[in-house]
Amino acid sequence: MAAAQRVATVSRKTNETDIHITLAMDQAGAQSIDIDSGIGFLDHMYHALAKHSGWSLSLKCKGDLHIDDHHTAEDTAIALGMAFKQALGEPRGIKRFGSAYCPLDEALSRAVVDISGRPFADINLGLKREMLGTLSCEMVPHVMESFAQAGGITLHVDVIKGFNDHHRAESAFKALAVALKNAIERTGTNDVPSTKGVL
Ligand SMILES: [Mn+2]
Repeated sequence: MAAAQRVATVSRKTNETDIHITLAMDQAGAQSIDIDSGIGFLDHMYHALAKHSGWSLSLKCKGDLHIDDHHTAEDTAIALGMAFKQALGEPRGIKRFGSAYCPLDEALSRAVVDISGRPFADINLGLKREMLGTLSCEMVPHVMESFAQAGGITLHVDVIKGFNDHHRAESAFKALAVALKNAIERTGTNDVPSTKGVL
């Protein structure tokens, strides 16, 4: 029997943002990625995340960018975390742990993921600039924290080296993507990967 498709659709609307996401895992080789958050650099990061996770991802957000980038960046990350959790369903028959190093030229990042059901994030990107395009650098780690919180995962991301902040941020998202791809990989069993028997 073929394994069930791991797909989720999430709509999340507040007075600050209106978001629609469709996420399909296990799409490597047949990916469709269509991102429009209204923030160019954030789109670039979500595109890298989807691409290297092997996801198809449609993410549309109409946010209050006349105020600033905060609500849009935070809320899209929350909605994406919700979609991730929903698509994964009960965490059976997956590797659970994933880790990766990804370079981008001179920058090098490490991401370590546990599909634990216990939201936690420790994100150290060491970005120096105020902005990357129209995205505040302070929002880059916050996007990862918000994703981990909503997705119910434990996440550690560290940029180990790198001079260029665009490279530092992008290598961090690529490492996160590959770590997630590893963690959600199917083992071919129906086992819950926990000594507690539940995640
Ligand atoms: Mn780039």
